[in-house]
Amino acid sequence: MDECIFCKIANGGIPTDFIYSDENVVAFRDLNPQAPVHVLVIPKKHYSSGIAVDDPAVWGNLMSSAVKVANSLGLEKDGYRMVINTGEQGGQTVPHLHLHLLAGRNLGWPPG
Ligand code: DGP
Repeated sequence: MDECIFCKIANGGIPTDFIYSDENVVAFRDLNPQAPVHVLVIPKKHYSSGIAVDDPAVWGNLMSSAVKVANSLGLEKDGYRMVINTGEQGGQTVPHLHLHLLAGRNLGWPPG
């Protein structure tokens, strides 16, 4: 996945400050934040979207890492939202599975 921007971020090809990193996952600030806190949590392994995930452990690692990041940022006090845009109608623009962690303001519902 030489061309994938999130693969490049995950493997260090694009210098990025990681908020969290372990053997399976990295987390970093979104380039275009939609809330005061906007973190992306991604698997290091390339999956074009959640549809491509073939191992339930990927979901476990992604979600548990996102909760760790939320707790490390103190977000459990006021709450937060996790979003995984999937495919065209889901609003996905980067074809590497990623979880958005959003917080720091009242988030509207339903989403646009
Ligand atoms: P989505 O629309 O769900 O595919 O979200 C993709 C997000 O990725 C979007 O909020 C902007 C962010 N993004 C795109 N390119 C980069 C990048 O090079 N660095 C960072 N930190 N974020 C990026």
